[in-house]
Amino acid sequence: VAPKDAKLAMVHIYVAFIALALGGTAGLLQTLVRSGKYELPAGIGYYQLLTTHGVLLGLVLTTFFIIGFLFASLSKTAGTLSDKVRLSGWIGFWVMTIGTATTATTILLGEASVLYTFYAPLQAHPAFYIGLALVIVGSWISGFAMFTHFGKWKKANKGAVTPLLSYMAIMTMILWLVSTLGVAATVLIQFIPWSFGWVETIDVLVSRTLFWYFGHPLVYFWLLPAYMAWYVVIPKIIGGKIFSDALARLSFILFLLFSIPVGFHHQLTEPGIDPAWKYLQVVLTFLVVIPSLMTAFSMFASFEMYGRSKGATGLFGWFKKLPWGDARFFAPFVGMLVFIPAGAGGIINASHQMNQVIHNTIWVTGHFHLTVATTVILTFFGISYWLIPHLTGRVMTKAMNKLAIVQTIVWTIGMAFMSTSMHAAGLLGAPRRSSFSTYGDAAQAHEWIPYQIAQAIGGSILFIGIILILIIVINLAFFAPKGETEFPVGEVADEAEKTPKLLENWKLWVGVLAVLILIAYTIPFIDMIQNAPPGSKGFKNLL
Ligand code: HAS
Repeated sequence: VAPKDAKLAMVHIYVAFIALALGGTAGLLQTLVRSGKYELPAGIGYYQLLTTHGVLLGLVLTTFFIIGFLFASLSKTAGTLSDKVRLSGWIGFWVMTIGTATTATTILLGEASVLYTFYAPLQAHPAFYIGLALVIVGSWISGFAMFTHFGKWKKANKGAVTPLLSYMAIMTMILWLVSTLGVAATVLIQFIPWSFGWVETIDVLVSRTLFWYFGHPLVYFWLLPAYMAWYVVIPKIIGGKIFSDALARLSFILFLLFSIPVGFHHQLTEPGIDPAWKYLQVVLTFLVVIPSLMTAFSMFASFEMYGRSKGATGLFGWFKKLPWGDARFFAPFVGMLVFIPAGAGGIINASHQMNQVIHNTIWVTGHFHLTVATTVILTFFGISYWLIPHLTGRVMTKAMNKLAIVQTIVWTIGMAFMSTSMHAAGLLGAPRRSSFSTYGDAAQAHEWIPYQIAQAIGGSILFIGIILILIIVINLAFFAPKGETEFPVGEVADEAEKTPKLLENWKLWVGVLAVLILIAYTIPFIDMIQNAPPGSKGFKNLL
């Protein structure tokens, strides 16, 4: 990555890790409060803290890290960014940063304790929504900069197959752009006018639907950069090859198609949406599981091919040949392993009947701490172990590599405590999004307390994990010895089939996506607007 592009990628990564430090501290305090053994000082509210945690980690850390990583990937595989594109990247970065600062200030002042999902009728200060809108607009500026860069590459390389990492970066950005249309609509058309008092009411169902139109693909926007590293980087790190270029591209296309028209699976208990449409979106949710199963297959294949090329025999002999001492491999690998139970939990959530058992319980919090806070984040840590030194012109020392292995283990133990007890307490009916309470000494609430204490133990161990990763990141960015670190990009296995041209037909896939979205959402939206209950005409007023 050229030095000027490296700077642009690095500033995004700095913001991401600052968000991790602050959001992680909020997380530790939350688990302590929920254990019933600790009270927040200085009049800080529980929901103020929870909003800080969710916004900083779920929205800020992820978006900044991903955009930094995508810029670096494009610069590496589709050529150095032009001055214009880089300038747009910087403008995007500053707009996002100003937006983040605005939103964070309202939360810290206690004016926006509305959680990261900011569901109506909870209302925040208008600056909270304006800040969020700026984050989205900033990300669009960066997204369009990436498209421009890619367009130039295409022109200069007519007919050539796009480098896999660039292809994946552009797919991820298309997914982000299409999905953020929903959240931008609800923020601009509904929340901002309502929070300023220009309209008296807000249509809660429409706002939640627009949020989840965005909220579900959001989780794949987090996942896809991790898959970029799994498909392209990990094979190179282990010394092997990519199992199949075509399969990797197909899985990204399937994510693009099926991750957006599935938001209703977050609204299965919600009145006002016809069950037939919920059913359709549940079916589509099960389709979006397929590309993850394809990914699991492909990863196993890459590992096995490599192991056998090193002389491994027997069914699982290849397992021993993997580079267990290399943190760049170890952290993402643990992430993959955790994704097996995490994904199984997702399938439970998506099953309409079982969703009735777990919805709005702390089981869901357990689910997303396994998916995003373990699978995705451990992969992002694994990426940082080579990307940061690559961008800063340094090398990771053996001592730091060892610390990174310890960090992965600490994180996994902390999350095992925290997430397992969240899942268990959820099955016993413990609600998510709540502070400590025995609900008038209810016997059932007493059953949850041991699990809440286990969550606090897990949260404290995770906090040690945060301190460790921050030590490593600061070392890699500022103190590690100068030198050259490789940006690992894998090659496709010789025996893999040729990549079909059809997978490069962007117009076709975006067109199919548009049709699927229209099928899944048009009639439900018309229903919602026509049958809006009295008192929720905010949206109609504006139409
Ligand atoms: Fe989810 C709620 C369904 C995946 C994140 N999810 C959430 C929320 C978040 C979230 C943040 O249908 C809460 C939102 C809120 O605040 O309310 N989720 C799914 C399904 C999947 C899924 C079907 N979720 C994710 C991912 C996330 C994420 C990924 C973040 C990154 N989720 C739901 C539903 C809800 C939900 C409902 C709403 C619940 C409610 O009622 O509120 C699927 O995509 C999962 C598919 C994954 C697999 C696993 C494949 C395994 C792989 C690893 C292979 C391992 C290897 C190593 C190679 C089927 C790829 C092996 C080596 C060895 C040696 C063994």
